[in-house]
Amino acid sequence: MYYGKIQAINTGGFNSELCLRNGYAMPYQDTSPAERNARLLLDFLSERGNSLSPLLIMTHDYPDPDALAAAMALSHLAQQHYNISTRIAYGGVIGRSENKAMVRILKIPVHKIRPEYFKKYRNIALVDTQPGFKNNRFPEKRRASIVIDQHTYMVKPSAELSIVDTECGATCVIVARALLLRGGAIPARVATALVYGILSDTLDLYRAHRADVIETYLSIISHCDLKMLAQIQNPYRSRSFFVTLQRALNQAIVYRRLLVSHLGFVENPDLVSQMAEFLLTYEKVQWSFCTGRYHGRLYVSLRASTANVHAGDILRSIFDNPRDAGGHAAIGGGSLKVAREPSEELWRKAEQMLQERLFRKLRRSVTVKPQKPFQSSQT
Ligand SMILES: [Mn+2]
Repeated sequence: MYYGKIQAINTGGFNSELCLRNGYAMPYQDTSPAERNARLLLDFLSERGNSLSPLLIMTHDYPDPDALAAAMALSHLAQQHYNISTRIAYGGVIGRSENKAMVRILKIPVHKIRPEYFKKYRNIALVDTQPGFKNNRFPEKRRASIVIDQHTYMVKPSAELSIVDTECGATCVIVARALLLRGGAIPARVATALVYGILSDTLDLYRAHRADVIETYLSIISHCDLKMLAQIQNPYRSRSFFVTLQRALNQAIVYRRLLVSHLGFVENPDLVSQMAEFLLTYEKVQWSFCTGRYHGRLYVSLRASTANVHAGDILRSIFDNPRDAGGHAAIGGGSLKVAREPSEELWRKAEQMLQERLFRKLRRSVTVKPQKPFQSSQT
């Protein structure tokens, strides 16, 4: 079976030999990356057991379905099988209608992070993000107990156990596999979260390249509640969504297969990535780039439909501080602080600066005749 190339599995200070000691049936080397990572996680949880309790499970800010699913599944695994009490916490807000529906329908016990959590919880797990990433509230001086992620890093994450698999499609695949390997009942709510997390991070498996990722998905879907899944995938949307959509279409300018849309002020930063994703489906473009203003920061999303690109790296390269952005192959996201209360001029400057740097990076000349494809006044 072909499992593809695995770019980075970092086992931190934890010894993978334990897998063998703990008597798993298959030799360590013969298993898939998902299986190996699942074993690492289970071994760590059983070694540390109750000493990890209470465990704070943190997602990145403005958590997406993958982060929520990974957190929920890790919380279930730790509580049910290792007697570790947990709390799931996130920064920012849960913005997308689908994500709100996911939390509500699956009753995911999430909490907005509070400073006192960092005193109360000696052990912290990060999922779908890493210490040092700018997209989470993890204190700089702390050492994490667990890091589970799929994003490429510039500095190796420091943690007792760190599992970074950049080819796993979705971070929650790693936790899903651990639940399957551990055995026992998987509650429908948890399985549904995992299925939705995998589907949304891999664009309905379009970006799931490894056989073990598909296998994990197929195993977990048999535990899932399809009706709840459908409800999450077809949520009601607020008025602000449609207002933003209208603005995104009006502002859209196409420069030879690159679509740019500056959304101005947005109600939540998730709208920026959502618009970038939707605009990318326009048949005449291969790239979409959106920005949105929110609480003194400019949020940016870059999406690509072409193969063999690294949108995350491209976005990093146009930021003054590369740590302000990140992502993976076809997805890049980030934000930069403009000012506490920026003037219109400052906002525009920031938008233009990023756009120009992106043009240079993608070799788009400003002299290309821009098109405004969706403006009704043009017809
Ligand atoms: Mn993810």
